[in-house]
Amino acid sequence: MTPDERRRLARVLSRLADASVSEVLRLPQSGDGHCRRIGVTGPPGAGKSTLISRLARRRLTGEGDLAILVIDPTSPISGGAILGDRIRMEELENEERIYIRSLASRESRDGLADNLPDILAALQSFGFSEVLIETVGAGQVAHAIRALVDTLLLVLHPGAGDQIQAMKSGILELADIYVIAKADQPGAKELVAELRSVRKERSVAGAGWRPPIVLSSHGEDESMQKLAAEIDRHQAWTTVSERWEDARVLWRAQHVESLLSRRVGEVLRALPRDALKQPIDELYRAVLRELADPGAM
Ligand SMILES: Nc1nc2c(ncn2[C@@H]2O[C@H](COP(=O)(O)OP(=O)(O)O)[C@@H](O)[C@H]2O)c(=O)[nH]1
Ligand SMILES: [Mg+2]
Repeated sequence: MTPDERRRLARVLSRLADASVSEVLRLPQSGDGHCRRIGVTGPPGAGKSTLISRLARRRLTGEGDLAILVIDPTSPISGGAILGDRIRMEELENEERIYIRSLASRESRDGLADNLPDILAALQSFGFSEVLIETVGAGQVAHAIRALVDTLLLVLHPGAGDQIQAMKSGILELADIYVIAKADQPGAKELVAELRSVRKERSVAGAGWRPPIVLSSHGEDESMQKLAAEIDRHQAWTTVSERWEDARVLWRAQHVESLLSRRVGEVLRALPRDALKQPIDELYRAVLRELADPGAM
C-alpha cells in the first residue's frame, strides 16, 4: 500500500466510523466478498496485542495485504492513532503490507464499533485479503464479534482460571481456537487442563470442530507458526462444512439488527421530552411510525 492509499483509506475509515445510520444506508453496497475475518478476543491484559503483532507477519505469506483493527473500549475518539495499543504493535509500523487502525467502541450497543460491517467492507474494497480484529471479549461483545468473523481466537493467560467458570456459557462456547498467552508464566499447564475439560462439554454450537489449544510465550515463532496453521485449518473447515455460508447469513442479520437498534436510539433522542411522557405503548407506536418514515432519515 502506498502512503497515498493509506491516507485515502484513513479518511474513508474516519468517515465511516462517524457515519449515521442513514448516511451508511446511502453508501453504495459492496458485496460480501471473501476477505478473511479473524477475531482475537479475551480479557484485558491477556496478551492479545502482543500476540497479534507477532502473528501478523506470519499471516502475510499469502497474497493481499493485512489489516489490523483494534477495538478500544476506552479510547474517546476514533482517530487514526493507535493510542494505548501503539506500544504493543510498534514493530509493525514500517510494514508496508500491514495497516493498523484503532476504533473507539464509544456507546456502540454491541460493544464493538459503529459501522464495523461497513468498515470491513471498505477494507476489502481496498484489497485487503485478511483482517485481524482485536476486541475485549465478554458478554454481549462475545456474541457480536462471533457473528462478524469466520474464525474466533480466545486469548487467555495463566491465572485466568477463575474466570473460566464465568465464561462457560459465553465466549468459551463460541471460540474456534484457544490461545494461552504468557505460557512462560506459572499455571499454563493447569489452564490447558481446564480448557480440555471445557472442550469436552462444548455443545452443538461447535459441532464437528474441536478447538485446538495453542500455547504462546511472547508470541515466539514456533507457536505463531502453529497458530497460523490452525487458523488456516479452521478457515478450510468453515468452507468445507458450509459454515462460511451460515456465517455470512448470520452476519447480515446482525448487521441489520445493529443498524435498527442505532436508528431507534437516534429516533428516541430526537423526540421532544414531552413525547417521552406518553404511555409506553403509544411511545412504542410513535417510534415505529418514525422508523417506517423514510422521509425522516
Ligand atoms: N510474561 C509475558 N508477558 C506478556 C506476554 N505477552 C504479553 N505480555 C505482557 O502483558 C501485558 C499486556 O499485553 P497486551 O498484549 O497489551 O495485552 P492485551 O490487553 O490483551 O492486548 C504487556 O505488559 C505485555 O508485555 C507473554 O507471552 N509473556
Ligand atoms: Mg490490546
